[in-house]
Parts: sequence; structure tokens; C-alpha cells
Amino acid sequence: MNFAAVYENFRTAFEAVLLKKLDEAAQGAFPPILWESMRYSLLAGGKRIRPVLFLAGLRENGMSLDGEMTLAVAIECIHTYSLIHDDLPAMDNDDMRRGKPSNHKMFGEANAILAGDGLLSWAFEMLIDEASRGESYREAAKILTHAAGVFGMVAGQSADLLWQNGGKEQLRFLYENKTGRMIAAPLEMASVLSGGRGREKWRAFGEELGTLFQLTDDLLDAASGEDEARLTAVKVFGLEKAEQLADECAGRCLKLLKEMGADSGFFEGIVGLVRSRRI
Ligand code: GRG
Repeated sequence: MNFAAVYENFRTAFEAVLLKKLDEAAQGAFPPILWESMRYSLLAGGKRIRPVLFLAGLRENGMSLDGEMTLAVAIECIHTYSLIHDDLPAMDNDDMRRGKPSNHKMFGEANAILAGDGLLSWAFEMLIDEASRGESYREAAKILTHAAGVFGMVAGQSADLLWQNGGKEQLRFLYENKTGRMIAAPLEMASVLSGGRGREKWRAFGEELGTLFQLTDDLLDAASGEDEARLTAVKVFGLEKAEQLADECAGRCLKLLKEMGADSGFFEGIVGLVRSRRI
């Protein structure tokens, strides 16, 4: 099976569980607008790269996926909350997300804040439930909460507001925290759940992939003329050098995969996808 088909299989399996969980949780829940707005953003057409990384990491480490879908849902809920809050007028002030009106454009600012809060706290509820399954699940929950919070994505977002200008050091902090932690966490979680063999290497690969993800994000934004107020690789290095850095970063990702013996080919495909993505 080719890379795109395998990605699609992971994504479809994830999508089915997400829908089921949403339907079950929203059944009779009050007020309906809260769940409607959470659902709107969860189902607005994301690439699902973080849950797919988690599921692919499990498979690469010889685990079955069936019992682990709740963690995949928690990962995507946290990611979606961050996008809703990032789009708010007080943050990036984006009217559109994934080609559709952003959450606050559909439901109003106050409801969008609550949709984000709702997704984050629903994810934490799932993580607490999963953590009770045993030590490796507790550790996986800890990895995700650490990546999402004040030592990870939230710190990165806070620094993003702080620095409109800066150099390599600031850029590195943003890359590692705002984007990298939530890309590396699913892979580290998958490794821990399957016994922790190669955990450090999976994390290193995830962080490198996160850097690549943010580099391509900066290149896409530069191509569309967005985010001039933000500190980006294009601002620090210029367009040509940023492209070169992305190629070098993709090379480091592939080298790490070789060293890890992660040889199913799927992760090489992910590196190619992230390097050449157009969305
Ligand atoms: C508000 C606490 C808080 C954090 C926001 C995610 C984030 C931090 C900011 C979004 C700004 C941004 C464009 C970050 C770069 C990388 C990124 C997270 C892009 C969006 O992720 P994708 O491309 O989105 O995986 P989809 O739509 O596919 O789910």
C-alpha cells in the first residue's frame, strides 16, 4: 500500500472514533451550542497529522490501535482548542480557518473561548480516565499535558505574542514550544505505551519534524503574504535560506529515522508530506 493510502487508513479510523465519541458525549448535553461549536471546529477539515503520528507510532512499535483511540481524540481536541483560541481577535485575529469561517466568526467570541475551554477540559477528562489504565498510560497523559501547557505550546504562544522581532534564539524557542512539542508528544506517547524502547529517539525525531512543520508554515505564510507581524524564519533568514533550512531539516529527519530503524517507510512519507505541503 502506498503512503497516501496508509495515511488515509489511519485518518479514517481516527475520524470514525472521533465522531462516535462526539455523538455520545453531546447526547443530551447542555447547552447544545457549546457542543455545536466544539463539533464545528473539530470537524472543519483538519489534516489530523498529530493523531495519525500517534497511531503510526503505535503500529511502528508493534501495538494494536483499537484500544488506544481515546488518546488520539484527546490529542486532536487539544490541537483544535489551540487553533480556536489562536484565531481570536485578541490573538491572531483570523476570520478563516481551514477554508471556513473561524469559530468566533460562526459562534461569536465568547462562545469560541468556551469551545476552546471545552475541548481542552474534555481532553483532560479523557486523559485522566486513560491514566487509570496503568503506569504507561499515566506517563503518556503526562507527556501530552506537559507538551500542551505552560512548559510547551502555551509558553510558545505567549512568547509569540512577546516577540515580533528577534533572532535565532527566539525563533528556536517558538519552534520548539509553539509547534514542536505537540508534534513530538504523540510519537513519544506511542513509544512509551509500547514499552519505551527508543523513546528519546522518537522524541528527537518528533522535535525535528516539528521544526520542519513550522518552517514550512513560515514559508507558506510568506508565500501568501501573511503574518508580517510575527517572528518567522523568513524574517530572520530570508526566503532562500529558509527554504534551504527546511531541506536540511528534512534531511535530519530522514537520518534520524534510519538510525532508529523505523523502516516501514511511512515516516519517510510523513517527512516528504510536511516538507512539500501546500496547506
Ligand atoms: C492559543 C495556546 C494557544 C496556542 C496556539 C497552534 C498555535 C498555538 C498557533 C497556531 C499558529 C500556527 C499557524 C502555528 C504553526 C503550526 C500549526 C500548529 C499549524 C496548524 O496545524 P495544522 O496544519 O492544522 O496541523 P490542521 O488544520 O490541519 O489541523
